[in-house]
Amino acid sequence: RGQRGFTIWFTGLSASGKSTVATALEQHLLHLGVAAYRLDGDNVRFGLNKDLGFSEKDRNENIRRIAEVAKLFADSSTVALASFISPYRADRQVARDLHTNASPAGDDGLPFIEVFVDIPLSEAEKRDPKGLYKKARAGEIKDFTGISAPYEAPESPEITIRTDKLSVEECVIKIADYLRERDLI
Ligand code: GGZ
Repeated sequence: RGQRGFTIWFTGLSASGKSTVATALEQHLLHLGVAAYRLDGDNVRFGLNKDLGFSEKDRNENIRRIAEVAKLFADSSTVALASFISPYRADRQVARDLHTNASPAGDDGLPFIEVFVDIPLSEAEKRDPKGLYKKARAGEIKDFTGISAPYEAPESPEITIRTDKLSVEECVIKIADYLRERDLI
């Protein structure tokens, strides 16, 4: 593997399993001796982005900042694992372009791998580990993704995983196989 890292960007509904798979993949990479770091709501929305909420504008800015941070990790040869709903296609494109476009200085871009964590809304709602869907249905949380705010599914993600059909281990293997094929690990 070359000097530089890359970013794996998980997108999907709340309760789709993004963070669970990202955590398992992080462990897998660390066991292989590949430095990896996970970015998710728990370590970003309470710190760097604590000034942001869930309006469309705030989500745009949330994703923009996270993409910049992920790129810094990737640039430092660490694999950045970003798991955010990132519901807007345009925002994910911004994150991708930021990585893949060559810099004015002539550096090649960094690989950006979009993983669509695809489960039916009904399944996410059935899981509802934090009771958020229930609250959103009751109108207690506004702008809730899938209920009262949009989720724009990726049209051509590098990888799609169905966490309602595959085990966490099977999802990790699918992603690791892809990374190996591309000579990234
Ligand atoms: C969606 C919300 C909302 C609203 C709070 N809509 O399942 P969780 O709890 O742990 O993950 C969700 C998290 C989403 O934050 P992101 O930074 O990933 O969102 S985005 O990429 O769209 O900026 C959920 C919780 O925050 N949460 N209110 N209204 N999810």
